[in-house]
Amino acid sequence: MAGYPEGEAMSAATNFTHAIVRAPSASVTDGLRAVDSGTPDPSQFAADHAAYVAALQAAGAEVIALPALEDFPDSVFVEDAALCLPNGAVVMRPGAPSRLGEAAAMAPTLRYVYGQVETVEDGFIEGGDILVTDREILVGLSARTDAMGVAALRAIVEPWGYTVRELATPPDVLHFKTDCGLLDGETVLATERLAATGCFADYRVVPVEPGEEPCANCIRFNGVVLFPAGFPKTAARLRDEGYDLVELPNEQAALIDGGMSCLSLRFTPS
Ligand code: CIR
Repeated sequence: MAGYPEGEAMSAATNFTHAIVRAPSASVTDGLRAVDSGTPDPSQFAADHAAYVAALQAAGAEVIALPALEDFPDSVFVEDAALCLPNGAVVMRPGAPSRLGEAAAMAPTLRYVYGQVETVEDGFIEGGDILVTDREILVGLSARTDAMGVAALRAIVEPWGYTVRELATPPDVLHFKTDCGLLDGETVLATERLAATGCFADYRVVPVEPGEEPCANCIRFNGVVLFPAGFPKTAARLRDEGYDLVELPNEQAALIDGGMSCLSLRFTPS
């Protein structure tokens, strides 16, 4: 198991014991995409997904692997269906109509691993728009997440002691976390267009190299950063900063706008 780097404070936002994933369906070929630049190949997608799961396990995760849901082409992107916090889990309300049913499909697994599971009943909100740091929960409004959904989330998590900060996702960016990833409790990897909004003014920001924007969506899991292969300048910058990168193939998921964070729910059961 990869350990937590010596000298670095433990962070509940990047340190976990478990992850939930869902196998890609054959119907992943029909996954939503902003621009059609090709159709994912289901068998290559499955191979990439297996590598991703193995990387989580090598980082210390006990992985709960759920079966494919053919009725939901985007259901491999489990992050959008729920938010997992140390105190409990929240079932999301995805703003993409074809994805709404994914949340209900995730709920039984959350109830199995968590003592406390709440559900967003108003508005829309997807997990890809939520970044949890050591001190707050940042939520970006987007085409998938609206103010009513953010208010519903706030009503659930503020009694658990969390502060929710509502932000804007840049225009034409799918999710808030399409453009950023948490590197440690106080540090984010972010694109210039997102950092320029000022949303990370109180954080340390490692900038994505211009032209490598799709690699912003990375995840820190215990001692390592799971990072999409093919972005050498940003990878070198992160290694120079002392991060231990595991580079993983992401071409298939990228064809339908998915990345490292979207493919798992990361948590430590309460
Ligand atoms: C969608 O458009 O919903 C999927 N094709 C991609 C979802 C990516 N999820 C994420 O960034 N959390």
